[in-house]
Amino acid sequence: MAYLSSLSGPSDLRALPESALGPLALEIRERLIEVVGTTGGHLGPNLGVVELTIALHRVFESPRDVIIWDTGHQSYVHKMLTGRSAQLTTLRQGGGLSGYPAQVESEHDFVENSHASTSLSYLDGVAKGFALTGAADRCAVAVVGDGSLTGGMCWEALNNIAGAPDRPCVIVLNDNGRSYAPTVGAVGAHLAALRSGDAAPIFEQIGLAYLGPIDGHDVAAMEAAFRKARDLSAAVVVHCVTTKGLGYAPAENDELEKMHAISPPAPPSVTWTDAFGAEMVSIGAARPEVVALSAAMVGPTGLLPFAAAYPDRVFDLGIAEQHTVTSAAGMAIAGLHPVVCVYSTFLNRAFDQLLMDVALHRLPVTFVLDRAGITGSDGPSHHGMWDLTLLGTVPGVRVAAPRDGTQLCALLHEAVDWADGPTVLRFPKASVGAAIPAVDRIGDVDVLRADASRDVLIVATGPLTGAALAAASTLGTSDGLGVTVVDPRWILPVSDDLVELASGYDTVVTVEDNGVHGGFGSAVAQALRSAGARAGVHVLGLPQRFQPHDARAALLAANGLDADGIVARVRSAVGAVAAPA
Ligand SMILES: Cc1ncc(C[n+]2csc(CCOP(=O)(O)OP(=O)(O)O)c2C)c(N)n1
Repeated sequence: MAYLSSLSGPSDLRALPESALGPLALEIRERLIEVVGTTGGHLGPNLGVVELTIALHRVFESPRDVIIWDTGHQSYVHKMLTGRSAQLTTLRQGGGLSGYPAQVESEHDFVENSHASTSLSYLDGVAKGFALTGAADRCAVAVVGDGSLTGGMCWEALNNIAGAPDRPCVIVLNDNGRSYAPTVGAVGAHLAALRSGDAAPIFEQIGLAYLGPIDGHDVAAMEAAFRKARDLSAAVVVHCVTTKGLGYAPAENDELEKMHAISPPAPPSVTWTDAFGAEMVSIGAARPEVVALSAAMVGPTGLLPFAAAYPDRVFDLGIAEQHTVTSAAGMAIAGLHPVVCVYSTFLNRAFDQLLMDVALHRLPVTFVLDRAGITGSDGPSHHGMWDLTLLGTVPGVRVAAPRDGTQLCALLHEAVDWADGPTVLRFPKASVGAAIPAVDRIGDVDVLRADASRDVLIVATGPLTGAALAAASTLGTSDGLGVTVVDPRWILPVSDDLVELASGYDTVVTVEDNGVHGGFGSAVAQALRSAGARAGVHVLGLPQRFQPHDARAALLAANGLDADGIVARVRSAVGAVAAPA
């Protein structure tokens, strides 16, 4: 790693002779493969941008020039070239380097959102800002993938950027032909036609300058193109053609996803995603009207078995959550029952579409929110800690949080049976765990543990019921408290059965891994107040702060959402003195 370890920042890179760049690229790839193989992360995308990132940092002078990475999952090489190579081993670990650009890490990181397709809007704003403040010596540059270019925000931004083509900015299009999967639709087809020289660039037709297609693994060619783009002093697209996973055979040979995102080595287990994916196949067999939709995440949301069984009934709409949700509404109007599979955090994108285009029309669309709650190593933007707050404001939506695999299947069936408006299921990125049987059911509410003495009622949601039961057991044996634990299954709107049950308690504790503001517990508290119940409701959830990247278990514990944390909160709620160990 002689070259790599000699670089403390981009100026060192600019000082290297051209002959050093090939060996440097090899060193970077070697380190990526070694480190990301252990930490997990976005291996394929970063292997594909090694030369592109070298060329960018040799031509543009960050941080004077502002380089914006769309999504940011492909910024590991940028991190290595901006002084963070030694820390790469801490990638995505608690306290270590983020898997996305992060302002706290470096003055070279401007944008850290990790939600796709925003870069051209940032670019438009930065370019306007430079123009208005007279910063003519500074360049605004965005790197956007062909997958991210399927997102509507990119086209809203291009409408403005190409509408003022004399305002300088550089769009580096990193075209590897893929999102996770091959890029869908007309954007993918047009870029393929440009690669083979069979089309006139749409970018030119709408007013942008266009350079390319350029071999995105030829540093000298890209440096020349970037210089030309910079010197044009106009809005310009540089079309670089790269190979995702280049230089690592297992990634290049991975036909499904080119090792887009890999997990650290771990013992095999059945995840919530797997369990959902398997049940969708049987639902598909029984119900021909059920179709599945995904915004460029067919594999990651567990839909591959459904896609294999019913290829005509699965739709990848591109990185286009807003469009996906309203398109699902259209399918429901046409008599289908769409199941929209999306990560919880990306549902934020399509809130208005869910509210107005689905719920207002009482359309039968089921939303399956993977990665709900604490997600782990992807960090602040990926934790699914907002969905219950948003969903709680949507009239007529029913939300379920299965506690185990059996409930996941049961609730999914109940969801696709529901014809009067949207339904939502939420589950985390985790192993599905052992079944948690009910001892009783009151209406829709499962009773998981019933104590005759009514000191405390714990209302747990989803997989946190396991921790709630462990806490109840400790509180029973160590503190002599009578603790009943229930799982409402359908958690929003708060059911009358739950309100009636909770009315018999002075102390009600709710447990959820959503933000505490406006989530499940807050809805329970409001429902009990409206019913004139005497109970004090103690809401256990995530504080309304962006959560860092770390393992799910570590973050749940840090936020008091493990068994010990629940015990401590219940003790303080009932004013009990902890029994000696
Ligand atoms: C709004 C949103 N939806 C979905 C994702 C998940 N996601 C992360 S990267 C990615 C594919 C990006 O493809 P592309 O921009 O071509 O970059 P590449 O990985 O191919 O370099 C997707 C769908 C996301 N980050 N943001």
